[in-house]
Amino acid sequence: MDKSKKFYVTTPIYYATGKPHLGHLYSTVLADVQARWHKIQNINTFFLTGTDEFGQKVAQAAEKANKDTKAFIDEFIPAYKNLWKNYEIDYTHFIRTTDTYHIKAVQQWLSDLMQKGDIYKGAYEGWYCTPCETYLTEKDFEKDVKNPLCSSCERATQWVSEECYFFKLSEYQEKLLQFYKENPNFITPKERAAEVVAFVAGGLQDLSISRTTLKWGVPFPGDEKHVTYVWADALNNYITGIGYGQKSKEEEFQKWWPADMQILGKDIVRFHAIFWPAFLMASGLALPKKLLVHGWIKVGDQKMSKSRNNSVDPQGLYEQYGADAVRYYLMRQMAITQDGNFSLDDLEQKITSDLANDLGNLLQRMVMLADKNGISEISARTWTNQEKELKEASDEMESVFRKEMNRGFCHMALGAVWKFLNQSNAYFHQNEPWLLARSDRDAFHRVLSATCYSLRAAAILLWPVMPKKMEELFLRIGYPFSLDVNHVAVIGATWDGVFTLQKGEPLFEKPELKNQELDNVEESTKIKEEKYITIDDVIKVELRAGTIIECEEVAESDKLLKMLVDFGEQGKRQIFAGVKKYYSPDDLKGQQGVFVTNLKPRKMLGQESQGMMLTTKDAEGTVAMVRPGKNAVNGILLQ
Ligand code: ME8
Repeated sequence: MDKSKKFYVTTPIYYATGKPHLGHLYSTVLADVQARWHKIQNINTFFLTGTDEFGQKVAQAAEKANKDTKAFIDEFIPAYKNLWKNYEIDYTHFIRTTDTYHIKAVQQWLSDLMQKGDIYKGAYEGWYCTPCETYLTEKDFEKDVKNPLCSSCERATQWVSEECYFFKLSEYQEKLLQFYKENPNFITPKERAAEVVAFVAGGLQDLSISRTTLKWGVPFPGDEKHVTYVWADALNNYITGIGYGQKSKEEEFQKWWPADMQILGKDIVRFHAIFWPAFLMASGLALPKKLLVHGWIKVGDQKMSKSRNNSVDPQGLYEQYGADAVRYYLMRQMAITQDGNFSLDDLEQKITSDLANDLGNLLQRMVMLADKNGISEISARTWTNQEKELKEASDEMESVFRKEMNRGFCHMALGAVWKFLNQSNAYFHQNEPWLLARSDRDAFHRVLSATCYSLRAAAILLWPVMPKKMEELFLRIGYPFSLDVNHVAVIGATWDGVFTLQKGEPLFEKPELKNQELDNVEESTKIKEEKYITIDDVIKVELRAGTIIECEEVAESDKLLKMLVDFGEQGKRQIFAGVKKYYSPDDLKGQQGVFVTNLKPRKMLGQESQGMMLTTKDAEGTVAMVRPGKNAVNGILLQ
């Protein structure tokens, strides 16, 4: 372990008002990838994540559910922890803001700042946004508006008038501006930095940091009528989670603070780039080295969120596609600088093209070819210019990857790996090793060997993103992997090792086409003169008439509609069909169609499809449902 270096990374702590959705997973995978990127270089790493459990938003959600607040929150913690486990999120510590050590440390922090004069008592009157847990400032709305909407989430605000404690934020305006100037990469990407600087330059008001109308919060030290404003409590998790405020953990805290990278979505950039540094300045603590601010995952044109009820369940994706494929998709598809749309079609396409074809196939073809020719051990050969070029490309990949990962641009780093994988595939195919196996054994060995080096280099860099799959790849080429060496340094070393190959299943499974229902129908309706089937084949297929009694869009898919179909005495079934482009749910409700009812049920987005709707496709590609004859009884068998 390189003791001279350390890396401390954090995620936002998520409101414990529901199960985690794909947006939460995205931030958390970003942090996990960063942590692993440092671990694989043998750098000592601390990764903090957790839940935000105080404040009006949480209290209101519990009240709505008619539950005791703490009991309500406790129910969601396993959902977070299990999901993180499934997705190989290897955090060091999971903080809950209701943990006693955190509450005590926040109270100590408040007392210290009161003593220093950075916190004072006053009165607050103004608009408050509960979903964002934030007070509107004068700049946030037009003066003559009666009940302004929140400038961030555009939802209604409430008028609040109460005695409260203030933090002297206004005193930090110049210091903050100076800090941003001296540390131009503090807020990454730059677009986000510009917004923050403009906001601070426009003037800062003191910040109300306590509430009297709310009970669910950290009690204010010395004045228990007040509870702490949730952001003043929550932001401090980044220091209390590594020992701040605990005597026995002072050394630990000194070791890890300041954070090297704090990951967050653009919705909470002001809190992290303005309040948080000001709080730290007031406490005399160093500021984090980098805030990595990412965009939103959207469904259609809207931000995915619990309150909009459009969130994608990451557990379903995990069950259907596996953790590594989803991790890869999120890291590759979402550019850190932009919002990105989530679509199942894209996800499936990326798994097929990037993972199964470019990466998995190269490994599979190489190993199978070696096996077919009785080779399991491959040692280094004398390289020709071609291999030397490939090695140079590998070094180039490593250097671009390093630069991009260190600034937090994971999608660009992955782009560099795929550029190299394309070069490696081209090298393999151009050399036609299947011919060399017969004509030139030495050259055959050389191509296999260079391909092993290429795969190893790519897999080392991909391990932070797809740890399980890459460990499988290491096994298949016989590369010993453990976290006590700097593997990234191995990439640039001379190519002089021995690889031991092992046969196995393809590394990535190609997802069945989501539109399998349609495709199956297309296939079966194509007249294939050369392939007749017998009557036995025909009667195997159970076709029944059924009425669609419920139908809704599947938000995460461009193609699927989810239907509930009534088959009379045969019961009701949930069936997915890829007809979203051609029908709205209302078009289909009440319609009678023809369905295959003995097709093996299959999972779609974690839910079962229990049949298949028959459709036709005309010359223009327009799809239409097949209908049974007039007045068919639901459930009747078509023969
Ligand atoms: O704001 N796309 O918690 P939160 C991408 N407790 N990321 C998303 C997302 C989306 N559609 N939706 C959520 C809070 N996120 C506070 C934070 S920190 C001291 C306190 C991610 O549950 C993103 O990181 O609303 C965003 O900043 C965070 O979840 C907000 O989670």
